[in-house]
Amino acid sequence: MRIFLVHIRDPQFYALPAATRAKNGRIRIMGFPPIGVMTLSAVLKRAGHECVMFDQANPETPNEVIIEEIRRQRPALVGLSFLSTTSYPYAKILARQIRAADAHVRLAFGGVFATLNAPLVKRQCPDVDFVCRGDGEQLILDLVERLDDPEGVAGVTWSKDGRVMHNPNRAPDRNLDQWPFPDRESLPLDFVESMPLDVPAVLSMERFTTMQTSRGCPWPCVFCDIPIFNEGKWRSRSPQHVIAEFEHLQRLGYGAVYFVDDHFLLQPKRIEAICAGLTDSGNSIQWGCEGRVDSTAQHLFPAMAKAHCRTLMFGVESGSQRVLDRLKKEQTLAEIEAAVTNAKRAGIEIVHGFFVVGNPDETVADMRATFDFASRLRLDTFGFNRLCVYRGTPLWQEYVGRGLVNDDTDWYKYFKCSEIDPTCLPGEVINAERTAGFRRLFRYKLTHYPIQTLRLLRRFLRHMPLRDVVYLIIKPFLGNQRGPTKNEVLTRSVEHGAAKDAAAYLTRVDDDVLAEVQPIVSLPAALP
Ligand code: B12
Ligand code: SF4
Repeated sequence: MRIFLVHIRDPQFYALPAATRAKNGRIRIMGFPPIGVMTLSAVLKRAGHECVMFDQANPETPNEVIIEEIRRQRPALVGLSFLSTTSYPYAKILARQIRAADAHVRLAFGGVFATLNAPLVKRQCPDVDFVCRGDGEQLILDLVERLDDPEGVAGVTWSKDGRVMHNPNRAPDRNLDQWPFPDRESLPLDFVESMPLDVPAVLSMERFTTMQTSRGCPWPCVFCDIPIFNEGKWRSRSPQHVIAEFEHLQRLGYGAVYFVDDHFLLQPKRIEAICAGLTDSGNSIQWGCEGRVDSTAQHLFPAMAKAHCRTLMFGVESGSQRVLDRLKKEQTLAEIEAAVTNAKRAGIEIVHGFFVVGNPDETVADMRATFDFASRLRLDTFGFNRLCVYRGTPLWQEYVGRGLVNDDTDWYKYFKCSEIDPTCLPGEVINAERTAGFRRLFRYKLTHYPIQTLRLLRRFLRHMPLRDVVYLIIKPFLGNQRGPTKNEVLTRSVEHGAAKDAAAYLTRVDDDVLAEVQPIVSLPAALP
């Protein structure tokens, strides 16, 4: 059977470099590869199906080309894969365009947002035949066998005689080793590794990809929907399977990998085995991962560094214990400090901290404490994002209870908490505090950690023009006199406010005018 899979993109989260092609002739995209559809493609192909993937980041396959190919190749199923609330409008637009062009092709949605809102999505998008929930590997294999009657396919929401049918959940797959490695080679794209979200820097020009070695996280952070998506469970692939994928990637010429695991640092024995396997096999791929600061695997940071772990990212969130507790982060300031120190002592080159500002019940003093804490920590890079709330998280439930959001009419919308929660500081205060906080932080880093800071800037200089690196250093002291550099724009740096506001706005546009709206601030090209 022929199946098309399309990775839907929120344009905020990728960019096209000026020199569009890599040496091998492929188009280069600055961003993460679409590992969800790559995973499903490998599964379908192994089962004997024909699968064609599209990535909305590819400038050569805009929606019109995808639709033309659907007309020409007549796939039995088109799967649209998207991650978040902010990409849902783009999924709706494409689904409606496909349906207008072809009344018969079967359409499926999948991904985290679709999973957590399936019956609502099915009602809002009657053009979509199947909303697929949770893990997609076995589900898509079962679905393609039952396109005419998905009654027995667990995890599918569909409609029958005008009624929305919500088939039972599929039990989370525990045997992740049974699936083939993602099909990374069938899309004619190469991906460029940059810092996540906030730091305006290209990390390497090595061939880059992502990998998922585990799924889920059992903690109760109020702003996160991962525990609900994964039913509170954490599941992992075996070390042998992970090592085999690294070897496969090295043979294919990849030089950098980032794990999209929610919490890589959960199980020490597994980490130890992965690191030993990578070191023993002489694998030289540089990799990065994310994890909690209370991980009991910190004695393994040296082994990770030896196995070429270059980047370690922690969800620090706040420098105020009161705010951490309010967010139910279940971590202490002392744990954060210890984890960052241990990672740097172990020789991990880039240790990153994710912070959130604009939290419920946060005061100006809390925000100042956050920036001062970030200054003192031996972090190399940091991101300070405004807290947002999505349906599916405990915070959303709280806001429904407090009458701040309406679950019936707001479920597909994206809000900065400070826009709707009176216990948050107003937006202008948050922005002013953030600018002032950044200045203090940069000054502190340059005076207290000059060698660490210069080393990092030297890495950035390998792939960024000198003037951008200089600007990166002096920008906090200039205030808002100048707009972002091209590199900053490309990496969605600091607060690419206009694009973020546009994304939020798009989730609130009335459905009937959605396709006519052009909300995205276009991102200029910059890479050499
Ligand atoms: C990597 C990642 C990113 C990358 C995106 C990379 C890319 N190429 O798209 C970056 C850093 C850019 C990013 C940005 C953002 N992200 Co993000 N991201 C993730 C993360 C950590 C992993 C996603 C991933 O790669 N998973 C691995 C693949 C294999 O899984 P998958 O895509 O889910 O696919 C599986 C199933 O869902 C299913 N499936 C998927 N599609 C389909 C289609 C069909 C037809 C079928 C049958 C099945 C199916 O099958 C697959 C295999 O099992 C998730 C957390 C998570 N665990 O999902 C958050 C997550 C998706 N992100 C989230 C958010 C909020 C964002 C941002 C809005 C952040 C912000 N405020 O700016 C942006 C928006 C990005 C966007 N919409 O494009 C939230 C979404 C919550 C929500 N309800 O909206 C999540 C869940 C994190 C969280 N803790 O809450 N993100
Ligand atoms: S620790 Fe991270 S992944 Fe786990 S619930 Fe909290 S924010 Fe989500």
